[in-house]
Amino acid sequence: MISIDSRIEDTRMRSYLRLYLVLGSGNCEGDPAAVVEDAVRGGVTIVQFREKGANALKTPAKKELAMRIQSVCRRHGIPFLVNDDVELALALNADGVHVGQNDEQAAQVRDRIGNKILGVSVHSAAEALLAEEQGADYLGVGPIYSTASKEDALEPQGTAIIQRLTEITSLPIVGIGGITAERAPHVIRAGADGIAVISAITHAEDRYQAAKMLVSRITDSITWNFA
Ligand code: TZP
Ligand code: ICP
Ligand code: MG
Repeated sequence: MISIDSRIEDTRMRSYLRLYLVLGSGNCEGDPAAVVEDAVRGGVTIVQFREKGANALKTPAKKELAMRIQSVCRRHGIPFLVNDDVELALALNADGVHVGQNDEQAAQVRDRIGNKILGVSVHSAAEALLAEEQGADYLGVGPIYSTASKEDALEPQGTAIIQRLTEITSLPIVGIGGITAERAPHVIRAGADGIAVISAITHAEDRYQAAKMLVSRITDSITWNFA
């Protein structure tokens, strides 16, 4: 597990955001914990358990799956976050929580989770500044491209929103929504610290290779930024 006795520092947070896997049972053909295992071996640096949709598991099955995914993350020494469900995150002693604009207020989540990692989805400068004020450790920004993985997704914003947000906040940023290996460099070059994906890994024929390819595209783009 990740040991955090004070709020996570900026550079460590940025390095965890490099390749962010978001998933739940609805995104996977087989066992999501096996998907996580392949993906983490391929280079995924942080995992969010996001159990949503019509057929979403309910606790106890939800909790059991979360625990199995968490144990894969622990074994590999990467953070395990829970989407929306602060209760579950606290019960499992997860490394953090990710919330959106329609979930519990970020400030209240911060109060409940102490120094655990807090990620907030934002779509505008105003939302980003508010999230920062309320104690977010990083921002999830998207959808950047159109996505089939989120039912209530807003209009894709393109990479311009990432560049705009880097100008007004110093928080670490991860782009999300329709990101593929081909598109990853554009997201990184716009200023994101990393990319978050569901289908680019969960729907890949070879999840290990898909993660490896994403890492290599991300690493190449970061090098170019400083070349
Ligand atoms: N939030 C914004 S887009 C998205 C979420 C959870 C889904 C991303 O999934 P994919 O398959 O990588 O487009
Ligand atoms: N960003 C991230 C990292 N996760 C999400 N679930 C989201 C935006 C909507
Ligand atoms: Mg949410």
